[in-house]
Amino acid sequence: MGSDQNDNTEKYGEDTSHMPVKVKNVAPKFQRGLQVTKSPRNNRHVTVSGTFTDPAPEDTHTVRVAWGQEANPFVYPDQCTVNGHQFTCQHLYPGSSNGPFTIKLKVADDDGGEATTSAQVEFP
Ligand SMILES: [Ca+2]
Repeated sequence: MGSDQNDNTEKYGEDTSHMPVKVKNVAPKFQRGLQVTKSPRNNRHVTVSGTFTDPAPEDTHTVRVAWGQEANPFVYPDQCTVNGHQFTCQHLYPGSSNGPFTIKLKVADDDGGEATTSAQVEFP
């Protein structure tokens, strides 16, 4: 017979305005108590460590750092080591300037949430 089986309209679900709404992501947040330490062997070798919070246990995170020497203040060139909700970043400042340098940190989760914080270091 002549019934037309090809008259399908769009598949169900392609109209995103009617899809179930994903639970809103909460951005990660730095906690107080950022630690900036200088190596006893070479005090221009700096370690920054701290923790952040994120209520979503399934989120994964990256932490990036700018050490205050960058020509472009919006670039965070280095990636920190992240272990759970803890991070550690290390840097050796060249001997040309004593600062103070503003260290800037940015944590981002895999859903696009992010937060920033900063600390200062100098070599008197
Ligand atoms: Ca999150």
